[in-house]
Amino acid sequence: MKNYRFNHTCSLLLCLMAAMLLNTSCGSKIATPPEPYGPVPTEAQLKWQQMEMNMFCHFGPNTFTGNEWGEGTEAEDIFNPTALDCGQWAAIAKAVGFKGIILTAKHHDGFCLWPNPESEHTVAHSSWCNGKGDVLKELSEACRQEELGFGIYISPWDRNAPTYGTPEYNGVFKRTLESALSQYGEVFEQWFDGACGEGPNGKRQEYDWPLFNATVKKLQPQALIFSDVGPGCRWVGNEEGRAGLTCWSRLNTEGFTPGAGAPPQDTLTVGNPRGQYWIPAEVDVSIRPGWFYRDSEHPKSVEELMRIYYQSVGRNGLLLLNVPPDQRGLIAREDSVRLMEFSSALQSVFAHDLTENAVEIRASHVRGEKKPIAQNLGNQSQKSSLSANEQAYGAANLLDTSYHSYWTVDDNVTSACVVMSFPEPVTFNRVMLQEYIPLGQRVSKFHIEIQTPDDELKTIAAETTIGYKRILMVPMCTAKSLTIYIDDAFACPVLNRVALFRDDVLKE
Ligand code: FUL
Repeated sequence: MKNYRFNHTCSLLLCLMAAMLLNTSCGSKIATPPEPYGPVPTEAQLKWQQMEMNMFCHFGPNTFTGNEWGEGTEAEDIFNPTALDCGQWAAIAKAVGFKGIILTAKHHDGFCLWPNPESEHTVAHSSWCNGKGDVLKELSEACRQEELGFGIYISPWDRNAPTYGTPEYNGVFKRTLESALSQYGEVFEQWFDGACGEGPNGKRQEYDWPLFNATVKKLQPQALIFSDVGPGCRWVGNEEGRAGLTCWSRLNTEGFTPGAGAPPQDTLTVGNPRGQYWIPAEVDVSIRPGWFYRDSEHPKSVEELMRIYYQSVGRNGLLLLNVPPDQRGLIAREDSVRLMEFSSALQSVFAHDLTENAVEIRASHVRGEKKPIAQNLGNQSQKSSLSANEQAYGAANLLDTSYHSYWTVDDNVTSACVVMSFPEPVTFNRVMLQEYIPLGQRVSKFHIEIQTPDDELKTIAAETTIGYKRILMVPMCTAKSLTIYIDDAFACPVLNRVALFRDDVLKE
């Protein structure tokens, strides 16, 4: 079956190339692909979404004081990791399957983990490494070494900066950004915390967001800017590791700002179905109860981590899992062991796609074709007789792993279904669907039905959005066939993947 899929992809490509040259292939004219619907991801946003899981590291004076929010008055010498090794963080991240790391370069206490010339509250003023230490340098190098993305969290709220609460501070913060973003190579994400509390003089700051965003854009044009309202990606509206059951990657941001001026939290969780901008959800959550390391706290269980995975990556979000280094500057053994268990659990579920056992896939509609199409998945002779449309837009494209091949239908069709059948019934409890988001997010209602070995028809899920990836946790079931009904969509549905898995770790 694996070979077939590879061959299928190759023959699809050859057929498409021939069709482009001759405008006919395998005997029929090929329909043009669907136009994008609504806002679509930029190349950087697509690449970011495909990262799926990144690691967050909260590290700074709070690691040593046990505070969640530092006062800004902590002595610089408090920051004194005894065995800092960012290579260890990066190696763990890589082994688990994270694609990038984002570090709190400056939290609300204002302490900078790099020698920021705009501040006297930095590593350069601490006795750690005789004032010569630089965590951003070490981590950016470690990320490059492991081929991981490197991202920076910088809090505009600063409880130490003497100018905080005055117009001057916006310039200080701009130059702080310039310092962090210009010395350490490529940054894939700039994380802006919207929190805006009081500074040392008791005043709050009016943040100049256009200035901050423009500074990032200028120095790191490919970096996604995270905030409550994007523009690159948005806060999911909670810190529990949960995107909405309905989750649109679109958001209206007109009249809103990060922080207190943000849309209501449940709007951030769900998005806006017809939102003006493509601003996908990032789900930030900590492996421990707090954001910073504390000896008295412990990491979440594998089951909790799996649930978080399904509620984030499985609901069209990107998971940003915080793993706080300890006072040595290392990820604690307890956390790394838990992460490896999490990674093996993911492997055990997702290494084996049970649609491999399907022998036939039928679609009620295929773009450019007038009748329902059945594609026999094992039969080589049938493949050569497929029309160009069947090859380019047929439902068999849902089963290959090529990101850019998809099943789609004519423009006026917004409800359609695909059925796959299995010679031997398959047992599964997870259904994964992916929409081809380079053409926008379209599906607004769908359900899934199975045919049991006793020929009973059972609806196992009825949901709304799909987006980049949707993983449905369905009760363990055994099926002879499975039908995906797209019940409604804003424009003709375009799906690039369906897969079935069995999770024996989290049996819910
Ligand atoms: C919040 C902060 O106040 C927390 O300390 C933490 O950094 C979290 C990721 O964002 O807004």
